[in-house]
Amino acid sequence: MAERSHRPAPHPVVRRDPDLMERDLDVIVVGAGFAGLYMVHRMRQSGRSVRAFEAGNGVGGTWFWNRYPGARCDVESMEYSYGFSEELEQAWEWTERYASQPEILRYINHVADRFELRDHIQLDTKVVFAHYLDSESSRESGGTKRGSNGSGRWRVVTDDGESWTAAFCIMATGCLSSTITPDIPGLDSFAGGLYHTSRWPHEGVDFAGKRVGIIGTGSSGVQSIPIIAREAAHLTVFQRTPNFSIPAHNVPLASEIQAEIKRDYQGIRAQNRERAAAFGIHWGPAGGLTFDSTGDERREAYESRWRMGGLGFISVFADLLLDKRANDEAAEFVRAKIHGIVEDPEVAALLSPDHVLGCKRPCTDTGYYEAFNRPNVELVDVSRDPVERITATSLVTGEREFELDCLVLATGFDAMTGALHAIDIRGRDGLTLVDKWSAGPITYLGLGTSGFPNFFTITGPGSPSVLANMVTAIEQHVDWIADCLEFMRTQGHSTIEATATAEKDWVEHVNTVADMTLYPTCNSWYLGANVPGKPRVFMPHIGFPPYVEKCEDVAAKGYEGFSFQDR
Ligand code: NA7
Repeated sequence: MAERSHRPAPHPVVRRDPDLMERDLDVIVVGAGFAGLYMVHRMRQSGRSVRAFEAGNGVGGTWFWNRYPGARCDVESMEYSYGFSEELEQAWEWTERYASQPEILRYINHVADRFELRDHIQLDTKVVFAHYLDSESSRESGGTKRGSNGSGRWRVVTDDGESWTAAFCIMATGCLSSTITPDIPGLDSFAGGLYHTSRWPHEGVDFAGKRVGIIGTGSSGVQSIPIIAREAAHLTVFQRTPNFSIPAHNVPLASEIQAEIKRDYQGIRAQNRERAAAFGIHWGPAGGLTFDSTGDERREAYESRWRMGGLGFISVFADLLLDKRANDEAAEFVRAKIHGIVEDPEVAALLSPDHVLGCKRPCTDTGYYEAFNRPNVELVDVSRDPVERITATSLVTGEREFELDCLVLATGFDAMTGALHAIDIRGRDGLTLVDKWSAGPITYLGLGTSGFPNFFTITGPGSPSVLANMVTAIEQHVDWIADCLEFMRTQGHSTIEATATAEKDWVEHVNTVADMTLYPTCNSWYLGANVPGKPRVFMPHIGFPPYVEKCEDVAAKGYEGFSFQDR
C-alpha cells in the first residue's frame, strides 16, 4: 500500500554505462545533505575526483526526508545556512524567522545548482558496504591504484551492485537519519494509513475527516500535532514522555532585519562561532548565574526569553544545565506556562515534564499546547497505560481501544551512530565499526577512529554536532578535513589514522565534560537511551569554541593524535 510509508521504499536498480564511470576516485562521500554537498564542493575546489552517494532521490538529507506537516528548523534561518560563500549568503533571501522544510530544501537545491555539484552526486543509491583494503582483503578487490592490488584504498559497494574504490571514505550520513519504528505487536497488520514523520509521502497526506493517532511527542510530534489537529476529525496523541516546548514566535522575516544582518554577515557568523552552540548572537548574553539575580530579575528574564521564543530560553542563565536548583526554577516557569495555556488542569499536568529542562532537546513550537484545548484532540498517557498492540483498525492499550484511520509514528531516530551502523564498514584487518563501537562510539574529535585509515565522519559522535548549529559544525568539519587532505598531499602522506591513545583520551574528555552538566540525567537520544540495547554513552561534545580550538591546535601541531603513512 502506497501509504505505508514508514518502511523505506526499495531503491530502484539503476543501470549505468560502466564505460562512462570513473571507478577509482580520490574521495567517496556518503550522503548529500548539508555535509555531503559542502564536502563535494571542497573536494572539487581542490581538484580531487569525488562522488557522493545518496539514498534519497534528491539532495537535502534530513530536509529531503522529514516532510511532515509543520517541519521547520529550530535554529533561525539567517543562522542555519552556509557561510562559506559570501555570494551565496548575500543572494539567498529567507522568508521566515525559522525556515520551513520546503524552504530549506529549495535552498539546498539552489546550492547544488549554484556550485554545479550534481554531476558528482549519485542519487537513489545506498552504500551497502565500505571496506578498507589492506594487503589481505585487497587480494579479492580488483582495485587498481596505490598498491598493485588496490591496498590502502576503500572499496565501496552500492545497492545497485556497483563497486568503487577511493583513497578516502567520508561519511556525511547525518546525525538524525536512521529512523526508529517501534516494535509494537501487530503494527504490520494496521490497514489504515501508516506514516513515519521522517519518511513522509512527498505528495502529502489528507487527514480531513479521519481519526488520526500519533505516537511520539519529540520535536516531530510537537511540530506536526497542531497542524494535524486542525485537519483531522479527531487526533489522539499517545505520549510516553512529555517534552518541554518553547513557542517559536515564527514570523515573516522583515527585509530590514535581513539586510542588516547581510551588512555584516561574516562578522555575525564569527561572533556566533564564539558561542557555546554556535548560534543565537542576537539573544544577547546569558544573565550570569541564576541566583546572582533577584527573584524579580529572574522572573523578568524568563518572561523576556519566553516572549523572544525558541531555544534562546535555554541560555537565559549560564548555569541552567549546570545547577539543578537553577534548572528547577526555569523548568517550573515553563510548567506554569503550560498550565496557563492548557485549559484542563489534568491535561496540563500530563504535558508537564519532570525531567531536567534541556537535557532532552527542547522543542520549538507553534501552537502545541494550545492544540490540547481543541475538542477533537485527546492526550493519552502511555507511560501509565502502555500500548499493547495494533490491530487492523485500532491501537490497543492495557485499558482502552482506539479506532483509527491513520497512525503517525513520530518516534525518532537511532541518533548519531545509526546511519553509520546501517552500512557494513570495515577497517584494517576486517575490523567492523559495529564491533569496534560495541560499547559506544570511540572517536578522536568525532572525525576519525583508529583502525579505519583515511575514514572521516562529518559531525560524528564526539564532536559538537547536534549541540551546535549543525551547518556551522558541518562547515568546520569539512574545512578541517579538506585542509588535512591538503596537508597530506603536500607532505606526501598516503594514509592518516587516529591513534588509539588519542581517541581513548578524547572519549574520556567528552564524557568528563558531559558529567559536569545535567545533560546525562535523562533518557535522551544524546545518550542513545531511546534505542533498546544501545550503549548508554553521551555522544556529542558540549561546547563549540573549545572544540574548534582543540581541532585547530591538533592541526597546528602536525595533526597531533593522528599517525601518517607515506607513499
Ligand atoms: P525524538 O525527539 O526522539 O522523539 C521521539 C518520541 O517518540 C518521544 O516522545 C518518544 O518517547 C516517543 N516514542 C518512541 N518510541 C515510542 C514507543 N514505542 N511508544 C511510545 N512513544 C515512543 O524524535 P523527533 O523526531 O521528534 O525529534 C528528533 C530531533 O529532530 C529533535 O530533537 C530535533 O533535534 C530534530 P520517549 O521520550 O522515548 O519516552
